[in-house]
Amino acid sequence: MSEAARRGTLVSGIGSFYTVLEPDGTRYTVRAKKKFRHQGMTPMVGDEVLFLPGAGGENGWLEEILPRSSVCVRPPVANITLLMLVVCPEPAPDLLLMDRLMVQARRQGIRVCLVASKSDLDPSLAPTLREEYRGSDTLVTGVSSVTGEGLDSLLSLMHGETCCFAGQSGAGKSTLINRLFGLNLETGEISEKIRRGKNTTRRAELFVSGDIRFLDTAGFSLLEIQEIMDPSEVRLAYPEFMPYEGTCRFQPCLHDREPGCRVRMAAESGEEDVSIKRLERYREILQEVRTAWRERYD
Ligand SMILES: Nc1nc2c(ncn2[C@@H]2O[C@H](COP(=O)(O)OP(=O)(O)OP(=O)(O)O)[C@@H](O)[C@H]2O)c(=O)[nH]1
Ligand SMILES: [Mg+2]
Ligand SMILES: [Zn+2]
Repeated sequence: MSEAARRGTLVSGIGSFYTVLEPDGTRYTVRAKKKFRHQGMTPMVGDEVLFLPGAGGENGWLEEILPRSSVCVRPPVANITLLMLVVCPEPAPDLLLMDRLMVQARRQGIRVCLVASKSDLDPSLAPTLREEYRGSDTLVTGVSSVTGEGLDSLLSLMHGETCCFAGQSGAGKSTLINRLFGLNLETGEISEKIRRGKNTTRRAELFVSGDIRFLDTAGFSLLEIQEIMDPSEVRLAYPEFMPYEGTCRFQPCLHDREPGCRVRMAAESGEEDVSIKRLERYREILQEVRTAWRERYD
């Protein structure tokens, strides 16, 4: 007699074993059926799934992966609604990398929050970023896991969301999560990480706390994979360009180096909601996307 499949959330995975969490908090270990491999589908942390729990202490089976609202390749996680990009004063944030991630996120309808951590070391980072990302729809919030500054407002953004914490190794992601949710994730000194050449956080696991779902991820050092996309779509990921859409001299205008570009004029004036540095980084990203687009059939 076949049992009815049950619904749960895939919260972690090691090799071909996955942990599924039911809404009542029960956890099951399941294995993915071969059909997933044949379909080229890899179960991801964050997936909503149908599964059969194993009988008598046996492992169960993953039966079905339900449609995903979003997919992140790196970190590999599904159904994220809010991407928490954690940056800190030292080392200085790599904003080109942040902007690339924002483009990818926005294309999937994922909201982005720039979390300026370690505000106890430098309280000016959050205001600087707020200025830099004005008009971009990016939330910017300053926090300190040492003084507790900004933790309440960060938490209030997280209600009802599935949040993924990402950012450079040593930015303070795990420390922040521990402080917010009373967990005990491994954290580490930056010097120690450099010596070992390793991130403290290695494996992604989704946690649930009330109506908040969140996951910590290992810091990235190499995140260069650029999704293949039409170059003319990159600008759509920049809400601060939107007020100027259709007003440039040439149509369509990619706001690159075209003469009479209103976005560039706005950025150069320094008085509008378009940061010149962000426009410059946009051009760099546009260039990368163009190259990838040209080589897409190679
Ligand atoms: N002063 C100060 N130090 C902090 C703060 N948050 C974290 N740190 C320190 O920063 C270092 C790195 O913190 P982690 O939480 O391990 O960083 P991570 O982003 O999880 O790093 P990976 O797991 O390697 O990606 C540790 O030594 C922490 O004690 C903060 O708010 N203020
Ligand atoms: Mg960590
Ligand atoms: Zn333009």
